[in-house]
Amino acid sequence: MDQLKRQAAARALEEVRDGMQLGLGTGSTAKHFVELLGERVATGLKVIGVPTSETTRADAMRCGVPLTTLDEIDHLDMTVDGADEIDPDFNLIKGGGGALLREKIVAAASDRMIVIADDTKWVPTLGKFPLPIEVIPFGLGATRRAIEKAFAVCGVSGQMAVRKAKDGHVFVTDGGHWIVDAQLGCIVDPPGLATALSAIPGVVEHGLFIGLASSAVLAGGEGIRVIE
Ligand code: ABF
Repeated sequence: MDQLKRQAAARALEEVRDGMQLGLGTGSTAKHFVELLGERVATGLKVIGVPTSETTRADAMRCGVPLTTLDEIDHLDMTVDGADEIDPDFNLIKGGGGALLREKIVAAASDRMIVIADDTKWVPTLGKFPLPIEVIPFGLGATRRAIEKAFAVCGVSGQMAVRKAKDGHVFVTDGGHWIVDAQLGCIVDPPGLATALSAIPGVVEHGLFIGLASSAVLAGGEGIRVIE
């Protein structure tokens, strides 16, 4: 599986040109991209990156990829990031790694977003993977009730749980927020649900990425598939 992820990352690297400003994703697949990019930088490729998490910032620095921020540059040419699920309309579920807020800010600031993944992430309908929703801890009970109402309006339902870290404490995002994971099974209308969740005050962001990805590089047993 790790070899497949690296192959997808290597294919996305072929899209990188000298001088590009790049969004650098988070997760095990995106980590391969950062490592391979670092190898190219070491042999003279000139790029600059904006990391989507503190983990990716550390990886990029270790690999020698020069970094900047969205305050210092006015746009990104391309973002390369992983996903938890991708549907045929390029709607995504992201946030399994907990970096969805910065990932979405960076993707939205990019001219293009390439998703890199093993082909098990390609699904006919989103929702088997629990949908991450980043929330403000204050008033969480009210926020959860509002989320349940949004689910009902959008024809979905399912258990929600506040994400825990490996040490058993509540998982805290890079932005200092919590994540609620919702087991929905099948999301019939991802754009409608995305709009409904975005309207809830205690929701900082959610893991539905709608209209952001423009292509997917999927690696499977039969090789690499690029879907545009
Ligand atoms: C990030 O990493 C996330 O949005 C997604 O949750 C996850 C995918 O991880 P991996 O590449 O390790 O499967 O891109």
